[in-house]
Amino acid sequence: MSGYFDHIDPIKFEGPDSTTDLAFKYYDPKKIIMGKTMEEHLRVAVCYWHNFCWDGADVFGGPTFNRPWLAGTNDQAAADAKLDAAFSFFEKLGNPFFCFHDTDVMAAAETPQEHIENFAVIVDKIEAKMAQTKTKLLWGTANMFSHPRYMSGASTNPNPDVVAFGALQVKHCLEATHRLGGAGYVMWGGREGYETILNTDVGREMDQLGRFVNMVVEHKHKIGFKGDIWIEPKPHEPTKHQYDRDVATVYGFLKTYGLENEVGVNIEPNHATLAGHNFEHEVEMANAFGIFGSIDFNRGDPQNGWDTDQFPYDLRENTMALYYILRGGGFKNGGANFDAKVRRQSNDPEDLFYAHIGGMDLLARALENAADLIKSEKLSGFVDNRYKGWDSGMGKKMLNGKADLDDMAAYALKTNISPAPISGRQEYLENIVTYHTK
Ligand code: XUL
Ligand code: CO
Repeated sequence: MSGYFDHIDPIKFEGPDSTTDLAFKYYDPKKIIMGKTMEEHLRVAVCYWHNFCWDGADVFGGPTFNRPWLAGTNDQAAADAKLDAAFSFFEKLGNPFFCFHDTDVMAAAETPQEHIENFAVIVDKIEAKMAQTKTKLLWGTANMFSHPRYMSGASTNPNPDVVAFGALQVKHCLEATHRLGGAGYVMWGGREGYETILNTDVGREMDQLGRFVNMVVEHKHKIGFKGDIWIEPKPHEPTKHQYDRDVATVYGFLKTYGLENEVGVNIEPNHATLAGHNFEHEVEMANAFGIFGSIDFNRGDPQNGWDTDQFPYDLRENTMALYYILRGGGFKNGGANFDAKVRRQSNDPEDLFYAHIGGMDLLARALENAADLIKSEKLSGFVDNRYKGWDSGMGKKMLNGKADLDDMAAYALKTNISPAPISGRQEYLENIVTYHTK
């Protein structure tokens, strides 16, 4: 079944004038930008779930993709065939990283013992594939939202036995991520929220989540995992109210449970827009709190109010996001995972390549634009100048805690201040972004 992608040649960088459809026009892994290669900046990852586990079924209709390994039951042979297909895709695309959920990669399991055994079998095989293909692991995660046992929550479940099953999954997935050299470990709380307040004790559930994340951090240190732990914010879907609503909410949660120096965020643009934010807002909030980690690149649909998980294509949006990512110091352990899926009608193997080539070329252009914007200092110079009053005088004293409310009020009275409103120059600044979006 590894033959699924056999008719496709490895994808090469051919430059902007190339007329080859299945070739990179802008993603040139070795090109140096601001002292690092494009590959090192972007740390591109392909996700297992949307590409190799989804069969094209939606709530109204069945599979459209005809992926041979998804045709029967999810037994060990199917998991092996999926692994072959996935790694042959990675080799041809040339993405340096991949990401997975435990249940994406393993044969189906019901009991705790079966879960441990089936997962262990595939982790050995993943390790061998990684060595053979040189593909690295960006992050692993446990799927604690698909199985019916998690219907009423994973760590926030009213039943501690469900939480224990989740603990087993996380323990084994974190240990496997460590063994496979993963750069990070993600927790997305798809069921960590509620449908109706009438059956929910919110305070108790938050305490369960807080203790659970602390247990994950404790275990990370116990096993010596040096990667990062990231929470992935999302406001709703599948639950009506999700506790990890957005970056600011996650930071409040981390502070409350003493986790702000241990856990960061994995930001997804489609989750940002569902929360009523734009992409760069979430990036900059994470920078401001010092919790920026990784990105699940995708896009939503402005006319649809749900998580459509489409491949990104908006150059301006991604130029803005890359600008703030680079301004914050760029990716360290994190990277550019495409948490995106081809449309249900894009049912050929080629479509998976078109999707990723387009996404990677887009990020390459956005990266170059962002680097140019940084070099020009037009935006940063404007912002620095706008706040320069805080570098000295009463502004500085206030921030240092050397002036209190009385002091500030006395200063206002004594100097008889009458500050003139100064233009924020929004349109001028937007033009700068327009001129750098190419
Ligand atoms: C769901 C989502 C997940 C996480 C990993 O919206 O983004 O795929 O990225 O569980
Ligand atoms: Co995601």
